Amino acid sequence: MTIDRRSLLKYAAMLPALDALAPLAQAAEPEKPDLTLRIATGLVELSPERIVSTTLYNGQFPGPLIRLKEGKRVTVDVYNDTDTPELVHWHGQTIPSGVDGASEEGTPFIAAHGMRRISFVPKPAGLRFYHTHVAAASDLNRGTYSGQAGPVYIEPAADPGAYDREVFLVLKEFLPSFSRGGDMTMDMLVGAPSRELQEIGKQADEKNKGPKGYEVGYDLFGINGKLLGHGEPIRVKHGERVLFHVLNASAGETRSLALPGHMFKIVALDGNPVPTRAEVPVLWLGTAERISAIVEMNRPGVWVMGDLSDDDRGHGMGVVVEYSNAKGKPQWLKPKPFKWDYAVFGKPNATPAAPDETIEMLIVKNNGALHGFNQWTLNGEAFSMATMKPQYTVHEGRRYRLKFRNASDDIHPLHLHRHSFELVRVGGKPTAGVIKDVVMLGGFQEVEFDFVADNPGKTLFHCHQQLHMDFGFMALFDYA
Ligand SMILES: [Cu+2]
Repeated sequence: MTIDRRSLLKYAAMLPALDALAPLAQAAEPEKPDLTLRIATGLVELSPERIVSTTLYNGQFPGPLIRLKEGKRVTVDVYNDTDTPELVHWHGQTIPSGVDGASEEGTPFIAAHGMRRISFVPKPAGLRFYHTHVAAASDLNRGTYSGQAGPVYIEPAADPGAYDREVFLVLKEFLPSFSRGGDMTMDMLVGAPSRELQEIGKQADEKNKGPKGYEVGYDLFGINGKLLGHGEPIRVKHGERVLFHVLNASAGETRSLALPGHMFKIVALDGNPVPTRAEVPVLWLGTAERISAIVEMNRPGVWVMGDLSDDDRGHGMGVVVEYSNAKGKPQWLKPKPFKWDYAVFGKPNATPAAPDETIEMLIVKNNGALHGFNQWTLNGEAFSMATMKPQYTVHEGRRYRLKFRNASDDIHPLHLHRHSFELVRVGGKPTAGVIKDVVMLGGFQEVEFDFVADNPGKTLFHCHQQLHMDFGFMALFDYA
């Protein structure tokens, strides 16, 4: 016999010790979920002439904006209407391994044409997101190459406000294809390449000569699923302060964003408030990074807010910002060269707490070593999807410093699941106070961050470029 809430109440009414049963009644699963996500193939109308078919959440791109309350438990029913198993990862949240959405951590797959109910307590507050976490390997219809991404905003207990309204922007490419070698901008991060790392990279290249490994390029680009010039412009008023929540939902691209004649005052990185609200002319976001920034609308006109790359902007990566009463063709002005430096948002003259332990990882690319795909190794080891063996054991309560050394020319957006980390050295400089869950590591550079082991369970670390994580660039942590 199963007891549902109604029969439980009926039986409870017959018993004198009603209080004893009250906790049981509270623990009963709610009949209806707070949210329903449905994974299915659908169409994205980037423009009337450009309609692409891909896998979506609830038939739309981006997936619906999910607003949650920090600390208030939420129940989500996820239906998978596709022919392959799926996973929904709740990126940037401090939640248990069983619901985080990575099979490497032990989250169960949602079977093809199946359903799974999950429940978790959202935290921390700020801009998070949800996306698929399946491996795509050579299938460009799967994983984050598809349209499975949407923003999550976790409302904080106390919101300081100081803006007039919020605008969510989800940056994403469509129609991926393989090529040999890419044209990605690589020189926007502060810091200089290390000779020693260049030498290690050169030695690796000598072992794997031949054509360059496959890279992924895209035909179409858009913000909130619309090519630049299509969809509604962002309509603003002179003097208005707009809080932009920007999410790079790419499968592997680094994105930039500028609004000519305007500055971005950064209030949060990856959803976490920054100690110094510095103003910058350009945003740079590695794959899966988020930036929350306030723009004071003080230069009336009709503007293109877009990517610095003429090619990507020309293929749709931008959105029109239109002041009330302004007329004419949207204007684009190329901003002056600007280097991205996470440290400007940190605590000045502060030193982070000393770590209990330091773990070093050397990142090496084996050019074209896997049937033409690059293989990625961490300390000489490519992650095995077959064994999914944890490489590192951490102890609850300890502070760990991870030091990454990149012996490749690629930028790697490094991501740690289920924990936030504090940047402690970036671009060759010490820093403190910048809390993130993804950080870009420049070509032949180093980065260091600390995390406190405060959320027991298997924890995945990986490069957020789908093409890198699927071909070795992962490591698994477990708690002792
Ligand atoms: Cu990478």
